[in-house]
Amino acid sequence: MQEQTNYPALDQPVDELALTEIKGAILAKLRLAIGKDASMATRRDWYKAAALALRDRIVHRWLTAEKQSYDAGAKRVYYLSLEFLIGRLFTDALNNMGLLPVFEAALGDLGVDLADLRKCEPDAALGNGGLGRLAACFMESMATLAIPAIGYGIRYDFGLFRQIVNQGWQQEYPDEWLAFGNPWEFQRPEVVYNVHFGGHVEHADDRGRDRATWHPAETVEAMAYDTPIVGWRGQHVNALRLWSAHAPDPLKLDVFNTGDYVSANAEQARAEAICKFLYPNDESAAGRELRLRQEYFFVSASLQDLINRHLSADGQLRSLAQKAAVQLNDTHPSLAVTELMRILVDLHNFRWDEAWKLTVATLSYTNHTLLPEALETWPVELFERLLPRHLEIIYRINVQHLALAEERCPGDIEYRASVSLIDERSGRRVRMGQLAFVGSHRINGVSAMHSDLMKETVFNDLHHLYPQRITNKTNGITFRRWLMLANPRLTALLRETCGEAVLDDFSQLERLETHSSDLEFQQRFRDVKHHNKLALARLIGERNNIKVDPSALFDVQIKRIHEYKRQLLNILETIALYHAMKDDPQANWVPRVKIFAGKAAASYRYAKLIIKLINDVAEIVNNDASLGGKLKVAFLADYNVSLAEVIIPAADLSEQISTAGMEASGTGNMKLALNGALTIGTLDGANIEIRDWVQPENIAIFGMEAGDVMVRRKQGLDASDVIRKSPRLERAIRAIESGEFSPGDPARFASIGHALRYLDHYMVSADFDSYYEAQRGIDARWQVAPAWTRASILNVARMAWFSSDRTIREYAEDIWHVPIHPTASPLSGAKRE
Ligand code: GL9
Repeated sequence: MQEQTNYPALDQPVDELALTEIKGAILAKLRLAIGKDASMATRRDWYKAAALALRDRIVHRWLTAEKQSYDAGAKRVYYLSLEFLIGRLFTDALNNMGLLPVFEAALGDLGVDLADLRKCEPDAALGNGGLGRLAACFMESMATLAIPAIGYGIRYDFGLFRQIVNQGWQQEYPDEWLAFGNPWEFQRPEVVYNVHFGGHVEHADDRGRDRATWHPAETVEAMAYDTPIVGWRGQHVNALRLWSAHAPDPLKLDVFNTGDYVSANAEQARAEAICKFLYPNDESAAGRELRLRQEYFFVSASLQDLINRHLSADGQLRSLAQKAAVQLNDTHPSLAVTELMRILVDLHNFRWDEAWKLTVATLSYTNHTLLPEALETWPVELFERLLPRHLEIIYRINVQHLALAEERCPGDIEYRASVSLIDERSGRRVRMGQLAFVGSHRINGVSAMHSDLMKETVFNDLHHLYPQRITNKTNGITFRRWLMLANPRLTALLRETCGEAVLDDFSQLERLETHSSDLEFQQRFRDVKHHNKLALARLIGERNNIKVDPSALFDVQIKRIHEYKRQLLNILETIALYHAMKDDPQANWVPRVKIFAGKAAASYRYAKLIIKLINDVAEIVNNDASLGGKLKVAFLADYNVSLAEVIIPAADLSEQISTAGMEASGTGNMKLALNGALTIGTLDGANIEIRDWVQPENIAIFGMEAGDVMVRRKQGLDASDVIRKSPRLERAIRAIESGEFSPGDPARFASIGHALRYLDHYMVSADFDSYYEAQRGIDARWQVAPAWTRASILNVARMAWFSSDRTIREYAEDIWHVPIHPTASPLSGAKRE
């Protein structure tokens, strides 16, 4: 256990001196940085002034941490990710700095409400979903564990699109998150790297066979913007460095003077397109040239930057792997393999083999999905045009790699074709997953099951060739954001019950166990949940104009809309329940609110149709007076981190119902369980490990397992057999086919009906009965409040292991080989056998 005495209690009375100092600092920022007087300041002005006052305090810690780690010659982690789904930073940073109470008091004295100010900050939504949010949680945990680290990504002008639901249909609008400036970032106009594209490659004989000179045709400048990321207790601060793209020659004055203003800016527009927006794809490769340009742009700038840092500290590159661990977050930064080789061989005269050893020792790669459509590949011609030297390097890597394959399985042409970096089947394409695999010393999956499936499926042949490389690192979430900030009332109860130490050592949550059956404690626990549900009910009323009963069961499915995540299964069950209620209105139905939120990729038409179906069902169900309000359906628009922070603490039931074998991990499942929701789910991703920790009696598992899914898929996808055996399912499908929910357009959902019957790829029909039964089991449990509450408490008590501090500790020990600062290392549950 850790010594806590050096830390002040979080809610000790605010010190008068500190209060005066903070008030002065905020007022000074308002005048000197914002240029306004208190009497004319808007709420946003106050927010910015407060954020800047806070940032000043963070910067001191940041610079100290930087200096200390450089002085110590510490190894550094570089986390390369095209996505960082950060959300808001204001209260996050305040909380970690321990300054929340004093800022709240200071602002209060100045006549402004901190809770109000908080809402002025736009979400930084530089990510699509779980993958990007994981990167954000990891940044916070690395800072908490005092690991010197830099996150590298792109500073998109527009983050993930804003979703509007208009008459039930999703519409996308640009997310102008930078419109009012961004108080957290430091622009670094002096940190600029040139990134090249196109042109040709020259091989001069006298420079050796492997070396070459690239004569690029185009140059784009990458400029750095740094955002400090504070760890818990403010002991350590790391930077998130995001790159913005610019043209070296932004304005052609001669052209401008001829009056052709558009052409004069053309180069700038072309360069800036690279950081214009985040690709809104969810687990399907974007496959567009601009995307490849984005990938190379951020990889090249980041590697130049980290090599500069290394050289200025160490003077030579041979020690790179001892001083730098580069983590590739998915295949998006796979070009790091070739770019690092190019830098070492072409620019620093390394011999090929030496360069290769160094590259593999430095890089590691996280895979986030097994869906084949998500494994990026690029046409060889595109590569040749955009990155000719990199293509050569890929071919050269492939030669030695295929030689190894030949050695392992002599004469096996199919084996060689399967591990090759070039896919020769559908036009020639470069396989980015294979490239990242071959160029990394460790490849990790994100849950135990996912890592096992990686070995058995997508990377089976590569695993055979490099058997020591695949390892598992089950995802985690930062408890500071997803418990302390999102659920302050539960946090207060936990501190009182488990002791203050719980804030630094999550394994203390175990202490809840002994209170789980205590009726008085249960009541307090329920009061907290009820309070959170009131807030969500209010929000649903305001946004959707739907009145929900806060004592009803809040059943929540919040995540990207995707067929494999099976929002369709959930809404089908809703329809069946609706039918059952109408058939027997006098029965003792458990009042339920079905809450959905999530975005569909703009080009994913079927997912958008599912959103429409949910909204159409909501329209009918919510207005059916015969149900007496016992069933409500709400689709909350524009799901983002901030909305999740309101929904999650209010959830009773967490829907984790993906087709088994398809959700790599999930992290929403962890957030919801940590906040006391029971999970209804399949044996998929991290659900399996959640079941192991909370124990099977505290989670509702249903449906086919991954093995069953594979078998059924081989047998064929026609679901007529299961539908014939399930009148309830037949009726629900018929309802959507016949226009029961779309009377004005009865054919609207014909494609969904057809898929459910004959193309049940995601096993929605096949799993329906099992899911329906599991839901009725949930109803039965809900009716016994003490048993439900006990299970809910035990979920909270047993989730410590899912802290991202634990995950990062594992990366640090097994992959990065960096030490963790001993005094900044919250323990969070030992691994259960
Ligand atoms: C994902 C997986 O689908 C999730 O199961 C996993 O929890 C996260 C983080 O490891 O990664 N992979 C992926 O491409 N996305 C994931 O959420 N998609 C998005 O981020 C949109």
